[in-house]
Amino acid sequence: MRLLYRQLLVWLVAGLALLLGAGTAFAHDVLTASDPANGASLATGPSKVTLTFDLPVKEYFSTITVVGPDGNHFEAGPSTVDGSTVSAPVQPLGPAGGYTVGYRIVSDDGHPVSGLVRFTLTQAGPGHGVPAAEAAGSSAGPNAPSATGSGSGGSGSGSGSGSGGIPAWPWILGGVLLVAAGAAIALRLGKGAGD
Ligand SMILES: [Cu+2]
Repeated sequence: MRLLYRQLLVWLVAGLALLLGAGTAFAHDVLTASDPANGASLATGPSKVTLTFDLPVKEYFSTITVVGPDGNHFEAGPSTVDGSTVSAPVQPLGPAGGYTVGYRIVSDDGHPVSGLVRFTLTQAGPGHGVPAAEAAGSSAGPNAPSATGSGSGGSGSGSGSGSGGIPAWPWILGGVLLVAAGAAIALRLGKGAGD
């Protein structure tokens, strides 16, 4: 009996190790800071946007968009990667209001990560930006926010976002099942030993 318990313990530990291993091996980059900061209020627009992640960023396929309250784009060029930071130049901003920085980068582990950072421009700037339809060809991804319904025809540029990579969930599910099975057996054995 004691030997069986020991084996069970080994299985449980193995299951947990697998779970934790899967957690780290498949960790995606997480945004840890940005300039402008999320939720910031600015009187003048920034000349560039910088996003900082907890892990290095792959030097390909990263896009940053800056979309104004009128739906126009204000990013001024392609984004550049430097270690774990990604930045993109920004045109002079236009109308006062909410601006959304949309990003899509490739994690250290090869998986795509996308998200949004929002800031508010309190005083209108001299810029006008570029209509979404024109910006779409260059850098706007399928995740580009289009909150404002500026009837700009869409121009059918919604190419699939072929996100490659092996999903992590089968490994996590496997680990959970292993642990659950171990616990169930341990419980049954515990009952058996009781009488
Ligand atoms: Cu990943």
